[in-house]
Amino acid sequence: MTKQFFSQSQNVVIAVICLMSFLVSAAPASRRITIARVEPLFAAYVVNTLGDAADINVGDGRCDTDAGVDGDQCTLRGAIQEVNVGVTKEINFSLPPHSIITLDSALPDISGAISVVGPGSNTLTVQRNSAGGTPNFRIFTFVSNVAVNSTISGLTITNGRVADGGTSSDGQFGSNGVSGGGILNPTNETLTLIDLVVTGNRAGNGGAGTGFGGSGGTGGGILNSGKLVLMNSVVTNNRAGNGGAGGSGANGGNAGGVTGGSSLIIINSTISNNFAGDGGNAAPGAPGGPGGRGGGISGGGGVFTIVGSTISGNRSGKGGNGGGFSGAQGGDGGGILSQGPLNMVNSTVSNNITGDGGSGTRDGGLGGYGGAIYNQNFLNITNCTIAENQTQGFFPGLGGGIYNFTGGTVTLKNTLIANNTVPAGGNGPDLSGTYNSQDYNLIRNTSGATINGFTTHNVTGVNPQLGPLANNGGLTQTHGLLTGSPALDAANNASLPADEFDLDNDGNKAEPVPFDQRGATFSRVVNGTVDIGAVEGVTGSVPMQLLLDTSGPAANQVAALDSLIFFRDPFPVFNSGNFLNTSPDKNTRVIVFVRNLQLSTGEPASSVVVSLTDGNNQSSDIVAEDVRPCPSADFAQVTFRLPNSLPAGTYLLAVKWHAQLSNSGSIKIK
Ligand SMILES: [Ca+2]
Ligand SMILES: [Ca+2]
Ligand SMILES: [Ca+2]
Ligand SMILES: [Ca+2]
Repeated sequence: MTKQFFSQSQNVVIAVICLMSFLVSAAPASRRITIARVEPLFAAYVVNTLGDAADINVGDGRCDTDAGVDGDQCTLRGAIQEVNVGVTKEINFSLPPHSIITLDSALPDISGAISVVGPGSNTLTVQRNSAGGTPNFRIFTFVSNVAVNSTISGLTITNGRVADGGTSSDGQFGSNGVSGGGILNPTNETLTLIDLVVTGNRAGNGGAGTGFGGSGGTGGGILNSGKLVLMNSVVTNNRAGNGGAGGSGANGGNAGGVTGGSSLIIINSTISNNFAGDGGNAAPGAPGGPGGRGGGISGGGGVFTIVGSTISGNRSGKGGNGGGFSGAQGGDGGGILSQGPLNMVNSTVSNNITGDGGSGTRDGGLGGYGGAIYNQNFLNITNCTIAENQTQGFFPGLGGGIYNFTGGTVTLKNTLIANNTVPAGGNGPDLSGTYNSQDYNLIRNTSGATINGFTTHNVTGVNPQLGPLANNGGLTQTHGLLTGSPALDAANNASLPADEFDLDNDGNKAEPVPFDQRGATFSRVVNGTVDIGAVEGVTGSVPMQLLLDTSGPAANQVAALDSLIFFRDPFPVFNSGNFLNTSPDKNTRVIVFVRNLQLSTGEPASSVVVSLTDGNNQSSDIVAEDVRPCPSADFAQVTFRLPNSLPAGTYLLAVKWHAQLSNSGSIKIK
């Protein structure tokens, strides 16, 4: 070995010891989410055929798409066609693991009650074909006003896309984009979604017009106008439509993720990384359109309940660029726009951001208000954590955490609000407006807020010692409390709400809620007194840190070993050729080192994933082959194999574990 690749020689010695102890471990099964199954009332149609063929004889009570082959070749399309006309209302699936049903055109609208029982969101996907020329359509559309209860479970639905607005014949007005990219649940319908992942769907953009642009469509993931229950589900990476450009630009669509309808109940679910639509740009002298509101969720005045859920990484829309002095206002409510009564319990709102103001000929527009939540009705928050949200804008939006509009009422109990920010010159980093404290809250920064009510046991002005948003157990990401957090045992047991949804399934809905946000096995009260915030006990971990080679010519090169060439090639590792990926070193094993990564007893190496991102921002996730602590060192060695199809080049490497993402560094593959 001619050169050290760590800045500390001790680390190299330890790494060699680790390498010598390297053993390949068997790849175990991945994590699964357990779902409640809906028992059929009648026999169910069983989808056993991929593809998108239609039923050959609708109404005969058989789902068969191929008359030339014995037996029933049943597609999802065929099953829905039969359900729509017959008495059997359940659809099951018998397909290989990790199947994808690709739709070439819209499925029939669902005209009555239906129960679609998928095998699991991690193993069956229904998608709109991503090939060019595929028409725009959403995945599931329910017919209006038939007042039925339907359930869809155990699926991922993706790439729904509804139509953009056009331009009128005289070009004067753009029409509105269509709403509801993935699912439409109309007025009077009740839809329950269990273990459903709704991802990568989008509503339509508004059309352009010389007079006025059309509005962007709302509900990038789900347009709910009726009653919607989301349980054990994920709504992520969906987009509402942008407003059309015009003489005056139009507003961007609200609700990147889901709209509220008359009722929205969210239990043990995640609404993350959704985007409301941006406002349309304007012609000279005219105003741009305001950004869409409610990056994750936007309510229209119905009743909301959020229990055991995380709203994170969502963004409301950017204001359109104005042809006048100032750009338009950014959308309010980076996470949630709350316009009806909202009860929130044991939940986390984190890392959401409001839309920036548009640019103008003189200065930028006003940023959206309420990084986490914009409230204009009754908002009751109990045992929640609202952290790391922010506003932005040339004229900064108020309320990095919550903005309470005049006349709204926000009641806070046992709740932790900290580390939210507004840009320089802004006001109310954690809270803006007037608040009704029901005591035992931790509010780090009270500037910009008027706090009335009971405040004796509130904790203010201190660092809450929060861990990063991470997988601390359960179905959703949370901010754990670090050792010494002032939130520990600092809340009030008597303020715990009733177990309205009977989370422990013991038939008792009157008892205090039994679990913290993470659900079963995570008791809400540990050490006799409930903690402030969504999570009980010391659970937070310090972030994973990928070790970098600081001796190299650049600062961010990964300290890595090739398990084969290690013994015969010189270091440092940034020399191209150390990670030769062709025969005889095909599937070369590479070892990297990560601090603050320690598998639990029995936890498989496959819970660790190495992510490689190429120069075109294309990522490959590679499940680790072996993970083990290095003796006497504070880091683990992670071994993975390069895919044999990986092109040569420089990649950014990062490690994922428990939904944590490490820092990244570069690595060269020859
Ligand atoms: Ca048939
Ligand atoms: Ca047949
Ligand atoms: Ca406690
Ligand atoms: Ca109970």
